[in-house]
Formats: sequence, C-alpha cells, structure tokens
Amino acid sequence: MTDALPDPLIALRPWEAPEVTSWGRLPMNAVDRRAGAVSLDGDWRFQLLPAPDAPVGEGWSSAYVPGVWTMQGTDDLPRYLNVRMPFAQFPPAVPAADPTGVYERAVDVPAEWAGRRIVLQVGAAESVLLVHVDGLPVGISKDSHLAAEFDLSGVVRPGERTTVRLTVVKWSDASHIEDQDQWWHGGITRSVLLYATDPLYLADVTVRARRDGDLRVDCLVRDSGGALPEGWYVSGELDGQLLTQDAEFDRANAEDERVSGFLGEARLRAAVPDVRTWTAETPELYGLTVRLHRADGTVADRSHHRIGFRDVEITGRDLLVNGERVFIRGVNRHDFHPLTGRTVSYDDMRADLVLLKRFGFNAIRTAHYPNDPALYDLADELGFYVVDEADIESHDHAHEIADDPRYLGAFVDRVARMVLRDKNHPSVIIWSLGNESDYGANHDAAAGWVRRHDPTRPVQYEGAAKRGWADPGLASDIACPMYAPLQDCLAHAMSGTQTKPLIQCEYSHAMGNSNGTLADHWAAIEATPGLQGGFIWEFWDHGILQRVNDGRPAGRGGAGLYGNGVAAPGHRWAYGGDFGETDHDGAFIADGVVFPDRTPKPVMFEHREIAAPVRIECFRHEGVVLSNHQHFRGLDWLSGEWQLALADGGTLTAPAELPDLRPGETAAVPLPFELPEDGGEAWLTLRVTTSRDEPWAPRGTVVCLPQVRLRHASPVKHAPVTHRAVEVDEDGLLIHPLLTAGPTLSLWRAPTDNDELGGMAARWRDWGLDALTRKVVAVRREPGRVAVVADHLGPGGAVRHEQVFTAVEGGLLVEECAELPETLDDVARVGSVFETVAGLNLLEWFGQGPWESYPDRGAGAPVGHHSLPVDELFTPYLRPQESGGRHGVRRFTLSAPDATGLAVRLDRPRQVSVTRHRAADLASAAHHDELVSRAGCVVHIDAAHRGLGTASCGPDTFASYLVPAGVHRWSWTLRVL
Ligand code: IPT
Repeated sequence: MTDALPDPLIALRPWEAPEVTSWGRLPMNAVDRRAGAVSLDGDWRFQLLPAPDAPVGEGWSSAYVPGVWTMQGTDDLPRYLNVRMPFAQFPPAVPAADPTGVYERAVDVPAEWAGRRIVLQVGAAESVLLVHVDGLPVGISKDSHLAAEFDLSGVVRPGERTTVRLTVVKWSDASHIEDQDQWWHGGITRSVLLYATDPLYLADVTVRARRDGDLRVDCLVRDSGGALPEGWYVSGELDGQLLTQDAEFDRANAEDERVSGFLGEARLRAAVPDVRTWTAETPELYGLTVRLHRADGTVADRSHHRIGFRDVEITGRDLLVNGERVFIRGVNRHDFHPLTGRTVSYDDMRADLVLLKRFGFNAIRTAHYPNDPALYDLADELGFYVVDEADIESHDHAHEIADDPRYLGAFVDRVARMVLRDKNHPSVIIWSLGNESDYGANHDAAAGWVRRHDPTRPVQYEGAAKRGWADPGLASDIACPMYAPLQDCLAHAMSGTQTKPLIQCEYSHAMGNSNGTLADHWAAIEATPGLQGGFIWEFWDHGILQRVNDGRPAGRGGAGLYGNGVAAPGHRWAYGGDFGETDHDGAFIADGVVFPDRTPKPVMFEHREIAAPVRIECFRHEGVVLSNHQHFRGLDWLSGEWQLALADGGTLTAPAELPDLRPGETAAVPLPFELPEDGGEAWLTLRVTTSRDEPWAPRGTVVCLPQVRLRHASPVKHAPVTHRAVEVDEDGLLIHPLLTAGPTLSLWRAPTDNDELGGMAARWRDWGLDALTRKVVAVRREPGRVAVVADHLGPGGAVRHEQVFTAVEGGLLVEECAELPETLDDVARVGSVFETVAGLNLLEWFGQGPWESYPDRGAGAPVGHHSLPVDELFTPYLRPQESGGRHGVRRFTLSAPDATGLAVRLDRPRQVSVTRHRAADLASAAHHDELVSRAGCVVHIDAAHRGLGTASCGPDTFASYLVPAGVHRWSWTLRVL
C-alpha cells in the first residue's frame, strides 16, 4: 500500500463521525460460519501509531490476535476509569493523541474457493476498525463487541496470497458510547476468520420454537450475483424429523408484488410432539439443520442451530418462562481475563458458567455489551436465562447523547445487530438497550426496532425504568432498577401500582468483603409477589496480573502464576492507578463474586445456599419437612446425606432418602437419628449433592447444605477456684503463657470497601477508633480474680471497658463490659482482641463455617465442627481489609501440631476472627502482596460486629446489623490445652 496517496478511510476521519457506524460491512445475521472457516488468529505484524492519521512506518513488531495491545508490551497501558471519560473532549470529539494499532498479515486464499463468495469476519475490535486488503479500502466498522463482516470476493484471488491490514483506532466518537465501568484497552479482542460460501447463500435464519412444540424457521436467501436463480428451495431437519416448507407462506409471497427476485424468503415448519421444553433447569436442546438447495436439489448452503422450545411472556407483573414465574438468580458478567484483559476463550467461558451453575446462579446479564457468541451457546447448553445487553453506555455524557441525532444511527445499529445475531438462542429471554446512558429518543428508536423485529421477548432498559417503575414507556417492560433499597422494592410491590416485574439489573455490589443482607433480600423476594430477583454486581474482580518489578501486565506469559485468589510472588492483581495513571477509580474495578483467577469468594457459598433447590422448612414431631424450591425439576438428580452435629459430641451421618417432590411440594421425612441425651446443642444438616453427572458438575458435587437446629445449648456453669492466682501487669493486661498481647478492647476493623465508600471509615477515623488511648482507671486484685477498669479515649468520646478475670476450674473466665457513649453510635465492632505465641497454626471450632461469614452474610455457613489451618482462614481481598471472620462461633481451639495450644468457649455464638494481621496492618496495605504475616495469631472475639452491607455502591446494611452505642457485655473462658 502506498501511504503517499490519501487513504479514503483515513481522510473520512470516521473516528469523529458518529453518523458513520459502518461502511462496506455486511448485515448481521444468525448463521454461524465458524465451522469450516480459515482462522486468522495468531501473530500479526503490528505497529502502534500515535494517531490514526500518522504515517505507517517500516518498523513492525508483532501482536497476537485476538488480543489487546495494551496487554502485549506496548507503552499504551490499561487504564481504569468508571464514569469519567479518559479525555476531556466533548462528544463526538477525541484527543489528537489517539493510539492506533496497525495489524497486517499475509493470507493464502484457498484455490478451491474459486467462484465462491469470500467473507472476512473480524470478531471484535475496539473502537474503530478500518479494513484494507492489498492496499484497497474495504470497510469500516464500529460497535466494539460484535463481529464485522466484509465481502472480499471481488478483492482477493483464490489460490493467491493477499495482505490483510486491520487498523484499529482506540479513541473515537464510539468511545463516548462505550464508557462502561471497566479497563480501557485497544485491539482486536475476538477471533478473525475467513470463510467462503456459494454465491447462493443463507443470509439469515430466524427460529421461533414455542413450548407447545410449534416450530417456525424463517430463511432469508440471497445470491451475490444479484437476482436469485430459479427454483431454489430450502429444507430442514430437526433431530432427524423433516420440516415442511410452509406452502401458505410461499403462496402469499408469490402473490405479494413487493417481493422481488433479489430477496428469497421461505418458511419451514414443524409441530414437535411431546416436546422437551427448554428452561434454565432443563436446558433441552434440539439440533436443527437448514439447507438451501439449487433447483437440481444440490445443496448450496447449510446452517446448523441448537434450538430450545420455550416461551417468555409478561403477564401482569410476572415474567413467565413456560408459564412459570421463575426467580432470576443473576449475575452481571463482563468478558474479562487477568492475562488477556478482554479476550476470553471457550474454555474460560465454560469455566465461568460451570462455576455459576455450581453456586446456584441461573441468569446472566451480559454487562454491558454483547458477549462472545460462544457464551450464548454455553448458556443454551448449561441452562441460563440471559439478559442480552447492547454495547451502549454513554455514562459521562449520557444526557447529551441520549437525544443527539448524530448518535441515533449508532443506537439503533448496536441494538439491532445484537438482536440479529442472538435471536435464536433460547437462553436469551430479554433484550437490554444498554446501560447508564440516561434516556432519550435514541433509546425509543432502538426499542421500536426491536419490538417490530422480535415481538417474542421483553425489552428492558434501566435508564427508562428510572422514570418510574410503573412508567408505561416504550423502552422497558421490566422495572429493572439498580441498587434499589429493599424497602423501596417491597413498598412498590405492595403499593397496588406495580405494572411490571421488578428484577434489579444490578444489586448487592460485591466489592471487597461485601454482599451483606443478600439472604434478607431473597427472603423478601421469595415471599413477595411482584419481586422476581436480580443480578448481583458482578462476576469478576477485574484485577490484571501485573509484574511488581516493572509494573507491566504479565500478559499471556503469566499463565499459572496465580492460584487460590492470590498472585504468585513478584506479582499482584493490579487495579486502577497501578499502571502509573494519576486519574483513576482505584479498586472499584475489583467488585466481583470471584477473584481474578475465578476463585470463588465466600459470598458464593452464601448464594449457593440462598438458591438451594431443596429446603428444610421446619422440624416437628420427630421429623423434618422438606420442600422442592425449583420451578421445573424433581429431586431425582439429587442425593442426600444427613449430618447431625452435636456441640458436645462429634458429627453423626446417615444416608438420606430424598422424597419424590414436584416443584413447590413439601413432604415430611422421619428424623434419621435418635437425638443423644447428652450431646448439647444439636444441628441437623442435609448435605445435598448431585446424584449423577450433570453437564456442569460431576456426581457428588455439593448443591446445598440446608440446616435446622434440633436443640438449643444449655447454659454453662463456671466453678471459681480461689487458690489459683490470676496475674495482670502494671497496665492491667493479662499475663498468660500463650498470649503476647491483650486481651484488650477493640472497636475498629480494617475498613472494608463498603466502610470506606459508605463514609463509615472516615467517621471511625474522626472518632479515633483506630488509635484509642487506653488509660487504666482501676485494678482490683482478689484471690483468684482480678478486675481491671480502663478508659479508651479518642476524639469521639470515652469508652469505659471492664474486664474481670476469674480463675475457674480448668481455666480462666473473662467477663467484659464496654459502655459506648451516644456519640459512638455505629462502630465497627465491640469485642476483645489478643495475640498469641507463634506456632498455633490450626483453628478448630464449633460454629458457622467453614468459609468466612459475617452477621449479615452468614446464611450459607452451616453450624458444625470445622477446622482449618490459620493461614487458610484469611480471604485475600485485592485491597486488604477486614477479612476472615467466622460468625456464630461457640468455641474454638487454636493448636500447634503437638496438640498444645489454647481453647476458648464463648458465652454465646459470637463473631470470631483468627488471622496473621492486625487491623492496622490490613488498613495500611494497598495490595495483598504488601502484607507481612505475623508469626502469632491475631484473635478477635466480638460481642457485636457490624454487618457488611453493600454501601460501596448501594444500600448499607440494615439497622439490625449495626453496633449501637450503650452497654455491651460478653464473656469467655480461656483454657490451656
Ligand atoms: C453501575 C454500573 O452500571 C456498573 O457498570 C458498575 O459501575 C456499577 O455501577 C458499580 O460497580 S452505575 C453506578 C453509578 C450506580
């Protein structure tokens, strides 16, 4: 290509022309051409220009396709900003400095493609794609998360080598409507391929498969020569059953004078008897093959589809799938990978969905753009309801753009192309017009297009729902708010004015140690007609694997350099600000239910239990009542085991026979055990596992652990012994062979992201809770007993703390009382903290577990006997914060390998944490790799611990989970093992 001549694709400056959505691009369609195509993935010649109109030089490096150059060793690094654009220009303008990647490679066009129609498909490129072949301008495309196809038939010669150049401009008018909350990258993020068809080809196939077995397949046929040849016809087959051509349709077409010889339309039909319907619980798929024939019967083109028979409708305020009001247990999912940034493989996507299935999720919102096509195939196959979202987010300039006619075409184009591509997926049940783009005429235009083109699915758009959840506008059939307080949802459902299903498009923000009150939300959703669920924000923590020494993304070379949520030594999970940017949104990018390596966070176990298909409703008359909480399935795919955990005994197990229950049914089953007289507090757990291999879980995978208490604890009596001395030092601090510090009063925790962004942490710092001054007021010594009174002073007020240490049979009783003045209402915790000698590395406890739990996120952690190495108790949230807590702990031992150590018994179930870090250690670190573990343990026993809530984006925890001012009392015994 001679760069001296003005290139029309450059001269047009399409990167600042929102009216130009494409040029030379083929219409989107639902015919999958991946099979039989030539893959152009791999290393391409590459150079990064400072601007799209800068001359292409001689110096080429290489870049891997699909991939973003921001993760492949260039100086243009990833950048994280949420709402704000990374540049000041007003739409549609962009900065003059505009990184532009030029990808080039030679392609050998197969000789056997002579006479065929040859098409180039670029899976996705952000944000403007310019295509040249052998120096000739071929096309332009925008819409960074959908494929662009270009007809190369007249441009390339089969049997010869050709040069394909893909120029990708990073900043454009389109960036202003791709302002999603994620890393900014540049590059080609999905596969590139070349394929050939007969000149007579299937231009599109539209499948309508209803739950009564009625199947309709509409075929669109074109010929690249122009007019269609005489006598073409289509045939189809569904798992061996032949479809019939709809003669009525053909006759109407033949008589319709508007229909020309250039556009072929045909309809195939079938009535499938005893159809196996598709739902997320029962993802039954049928194989459909459509063939396009020439007049002589030979096959010119064919298209394969895996289809599902199902209906989606809204009746009143219920969203129905196959007539059932299904609960939407959803999550928002981005295309993310810690090594590639944006490019995800089939195996990655499958692993995402398999994990979500195992933790009880049944729905995905493709936040905030159409995902890789394979994701929808997997959602069809594994069973997910999908809200398919168009690539439109104009967040920073939302108001200006929503009504800007220059962007009208882009809005309609993006929504229409998504619908055209994904319309045949049974998993897609709702179309979304995009995210956070205010609401304007451009949205209504897009909604109008969808309603005409696909009347079989509802449309949603949060920006429109903002106008009022019952607003009858064109753009949203669903009341789909984000982060709405539960009481507002309940009030709406009970107001009598509700007209649409209420399904939150985002709720329960998973940033750091979060997702408090999730179980309360679900208790309300399940109990309240009109509430149907929502989508947790979000699946991933988007931490990029980064080398600490040079600050570069590890890239594809970092494979395997992480595990269990943690980056390998010398690496860390980068978030906003870690690539040298001064203007960024920090750790707000780390707000998922899984770590960057897909390790589940503790909230996943909470969710699994909330979504339990089998529940224990109650315990009565020596039996338990079980229920089936699914919508479509029986219990035959599940097995059970009873576990009886006795506080003062071990755990007894017995096989469980699950009753044959249809959805919604209950049955009483006899208690499998005689409850021993002397076991103390007793809990019965039904350990439910898969009874056979499921596509997403091998046989024996835990599905849920419903639990019921059979007997309460009886009060513990302590027998004081006066002959044993209790010693405290001159500061009134306990002297104990196993303790190196404390126990003292603790009112503070290392702020969680919710504490920071919700403003609590600042208040706690203002009150001085992180550094209270302890002043001993009195020490009273008696035989076998010492009482210590100390004041803890800070700018927020004085807290009086009393400790009475009493020698009792077998150990030491510690009785404590703290009096918080009214000024200190809503602190992080009230409790004791102490530190132990080194070597006590195993925690065994009776209480909730085994995973981390908190007062408002403890529904999924069953009570039982648990044990974990201390180092495994801690959850490595990307930005260190309060972590590793266990709720409802009744007693624990902390021991060395030789079984020496200490034992603690609490007056009642309490929040306990055992870690290697003081709260101050955690609060002063910005990344997990900066933490240095202490040799001993830092142990917190809390009389009260503040709930986690979700205040980093959304509602705080409920009042009942706050730690109020006033008097708090707690006691515990300490025994040496
Ligand atoms: C909402 C966004 O839709 C989502 O992309 C993400 O940013 C989320 O919040 C927070 O992590 S928008 C917000 C302004 C409520």
